[in-house]
Amino acid sequence: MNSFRKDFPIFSGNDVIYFDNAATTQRPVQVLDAMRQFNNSCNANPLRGLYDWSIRATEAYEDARHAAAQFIGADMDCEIVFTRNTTESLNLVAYSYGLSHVHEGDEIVISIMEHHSNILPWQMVCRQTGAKLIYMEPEKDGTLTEQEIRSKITDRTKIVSIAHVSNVLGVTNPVRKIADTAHAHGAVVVVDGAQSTPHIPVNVNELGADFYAFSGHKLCAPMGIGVLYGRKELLEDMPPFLTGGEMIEYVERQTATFADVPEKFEAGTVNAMGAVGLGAAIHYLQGVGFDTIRKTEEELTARLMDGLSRIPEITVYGSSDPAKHCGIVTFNIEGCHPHDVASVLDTEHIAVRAGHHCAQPLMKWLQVNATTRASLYFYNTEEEVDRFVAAAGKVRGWLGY
Ligand code: 7TS
Repeated sequence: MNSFRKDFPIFSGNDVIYFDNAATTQRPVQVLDAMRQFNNSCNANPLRGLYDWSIRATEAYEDARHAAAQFIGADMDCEIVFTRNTTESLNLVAYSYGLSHVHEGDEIVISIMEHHSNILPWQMVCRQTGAKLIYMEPEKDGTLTEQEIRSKITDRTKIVSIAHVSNVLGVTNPVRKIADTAHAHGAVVVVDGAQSTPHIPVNVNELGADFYAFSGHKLCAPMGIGVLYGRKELLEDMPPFLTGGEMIEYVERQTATFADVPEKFEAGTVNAMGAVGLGAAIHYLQGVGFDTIRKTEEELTARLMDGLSRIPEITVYGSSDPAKHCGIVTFNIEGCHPHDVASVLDTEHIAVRAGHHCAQPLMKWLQVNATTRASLYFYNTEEEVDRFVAAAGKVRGWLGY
């Protein structure tokens, strides 16, 4: 039995196989305890009060910022802006940096495998500025080649925004190569780390990321807390995204000056308990260790892909190498709609995602309307994989084929 499983209360007393970890992950007691501790000992509005509880709430909030900075190798804590999620982080960059730096005739480069959260903000910037949105396209196995990168990123490129790991194919993109090319042309690099941060060690400096976005809920923290990393000089140069309390220096009747980063980007009362949960989740994952996380996921993914490969009617998308999936296995069963597949698996207490996975341009590129996706995490087990593969082999029969 997986020794981490006992940390997750949701798994006790049922036989549910939770294979929808790319959508959101489960929370261990360590995270819940940290949030309860905050709530029961110092819940107050941080950054404002001059009394003990508020001072301790501020410390807890800033400790979480420090944990997040260390987690992704940021040089300074002030380079970490807390947001609600990856979507808000990417919108912040698009509205603030994008609208103030992109002009007519410029280009923004993304890839065809982006989540809608890393497409729509750039469509908005292009609509408002007259810039053009350019798509890099991978090989059939999901690999973005150097030739493709070099052919799409040019002197016209102002922003390159790329998923570190695809939420459908599970492939890890060559961010460093993309960043080097983008920087050589004077463009900034935004990385969508929603699917990488839960699975692989991240260092924004080694990657060459100017901005890096991720969500707490995909790495064992609560929903409603996310991170935007930005290089300090870029954040300092950007206008605020949201305005109001907490983000000001002085307010006059007609004008205002703004606080320093990161407060400039954290208008209103912050999600302090969520941040505390995120800090605890980061410490928890560091305790598990990314070597263990990767090894466990690779073994489970190999077992899963091997099992599915023995079912002739199943097509798995992306690389044939389980090590290149980050625990994400997207497939179709010939003749079966993914919604039917997911519903029939639910009757076996198996939770998977079916549909377009908020990546409709990628679905079109794959020439499918939808897929079924099993996504694993380090707390899943071989027994679950075996039960899943056995059920997947019976789906066509259950649906009357
Ligand atoms: N980027 C990627 C690569 C994602 O996978 C997701 C969420 C997001 C951005 C948005 O994250 P959020 O926390 O702001 O919602 N992906 C998924 C998924 O694959 N299934 O449900 C949510």
